Amino acid sequence: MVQITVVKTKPYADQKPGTSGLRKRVTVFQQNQHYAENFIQSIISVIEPAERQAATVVVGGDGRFYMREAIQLIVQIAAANGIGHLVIGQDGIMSTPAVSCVIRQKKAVGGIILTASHNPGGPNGDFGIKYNIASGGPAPEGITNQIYEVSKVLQEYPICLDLKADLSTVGTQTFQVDSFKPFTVDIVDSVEAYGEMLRDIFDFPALKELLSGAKHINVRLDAMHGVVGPYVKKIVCEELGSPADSAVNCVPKEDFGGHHPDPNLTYAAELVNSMKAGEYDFGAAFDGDGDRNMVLGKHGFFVNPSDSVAVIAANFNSIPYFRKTGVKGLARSMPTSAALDNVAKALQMQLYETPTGWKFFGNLMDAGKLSLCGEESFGTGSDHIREKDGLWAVLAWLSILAVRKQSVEEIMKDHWHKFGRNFFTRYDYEEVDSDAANKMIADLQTAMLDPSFVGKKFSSGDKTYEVALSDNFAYTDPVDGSVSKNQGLRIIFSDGSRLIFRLSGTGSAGATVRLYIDSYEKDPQKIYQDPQVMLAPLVDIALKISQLQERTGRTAPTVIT
Ligand code: G16
Repeated sequence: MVQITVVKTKPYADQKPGTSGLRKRVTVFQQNQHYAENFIQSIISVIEPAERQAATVVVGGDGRFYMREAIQLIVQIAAANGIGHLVIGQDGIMSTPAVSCVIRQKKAVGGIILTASHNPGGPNGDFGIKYNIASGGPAPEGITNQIYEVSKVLQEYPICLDLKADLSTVGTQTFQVDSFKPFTVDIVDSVEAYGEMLRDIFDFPALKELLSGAKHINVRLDAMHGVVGPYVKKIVCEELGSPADSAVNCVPKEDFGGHHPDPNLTYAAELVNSMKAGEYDFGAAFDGDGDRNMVLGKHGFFVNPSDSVAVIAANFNSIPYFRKTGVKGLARSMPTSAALDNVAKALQMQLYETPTGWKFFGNLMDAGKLSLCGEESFGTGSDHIREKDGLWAVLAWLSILAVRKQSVEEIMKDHWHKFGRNFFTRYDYEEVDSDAANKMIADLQTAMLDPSFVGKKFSSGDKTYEVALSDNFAYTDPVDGSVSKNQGLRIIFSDGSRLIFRLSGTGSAGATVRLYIDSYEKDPQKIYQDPQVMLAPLVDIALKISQLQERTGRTAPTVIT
């Protein structure tokens, strides 16, 4: 019989979940007494006490430093709260999309994901805890607000200090906890259920032919020492026959090998360089928890994530799942370029524009209004689960290559010819002084919301743009009517070009200022230009309007996408 101890604690004021869970430095979790325990208790508190004994909760993480300790705390606190059943990935490992899949498959009440996504790991890196609900998706704001409210007043939590689960062996462990029904912990193979799901979505024999048949293409997949490595090895190499050396950095590491596990042109430079010589026809990288992806063509031809979802939408017939279910609607986050809108218009599909954060897609999917969506932040996915899904996106692209028998570059250029091109760039200014960033945004908002701002003209070089609309984006959920305000400052010019300013909700230190620029071009003579050249006048205007450089002291962004 395992005893329950009630531990006295004091609330923390800084446990408000951000865009996707609570993300802080590992040292914050380690050095502040009961910090992780408090947040875990706050999450469990939102599960109705009457439901707990019959409840299943899925637990998994991206393998980063401190994950194992956090999982043991979840086991001990869940048991003491009367949760009946936990399903945990072997060794604690489970990608974010796989957790979403398993929550749905097991009809769990939710899941707890231990990840700080693409943020660096290790003792000096970041850690994160995130709650997903029964649909498999990230908890919506109504629930994250409840978690935050509990965290602000928490005085004590129950815990089974003597309970320890063996995370390494697949199978069921049962514990008798005080007066509760037996508490069971199932350790499951992390890849199995997810692999099974993908087999139902894609044409595996066709993908096998593409990757290992007589006329196979050469691919290079970089797991960046994140959680997706075992999934890529098992599904793409072992099952679809891609050579073992086509997948690299596949062993999850606590510190991601000292790198940023972020699939973009800056942090996935190793993949970009390895593609340059032209040895590989297709390349992809994933982030720490396996929900983000970056797609490259031969010689490192870059597919912008905003374009990626548009191409998948335009070619949805290449994917058996969509042939079966049809495409009920499309969606993108507000800062994502409007490339998807052009496809939606041409195919006469409904297009939804949501705030940043995958959680906003969930209601639309649950209501049968949305099948395929994406974000500029390297997230692409569909209603097969309720998270973005890196490996799914890669198999979607490979399915298109298999059907069209063209290169990534040919497919992309053909798309621009047909739909026009949305030039897009994002400038990130990381770890900026928070006060300076907040003040810059506040002052910009004041200037932008002044009625005289609309109609103003801004010039750079020989280009002049006239403001048609400026606001702080607000979203009313079409399903439950909930309103999310202050989701990003937008300036929309009369030609449709957009400047967007936001503070990131996923950083762990200081503020990250994001500047997004989107501009549409349909002149076939201009669609192949370098986005940085095409967008230079708009960048210049954005920096002038916001006085970003003067206000933050930053003369250049940390990352340009
Ligand atoms: C999370 C969310 C995404 C969001 C991204 C960036 O991704 O799930 O929906 O687009 O953060 O958010 P922000 O601009 O606020 O930093 P991930 O991969 O970090 O979980």
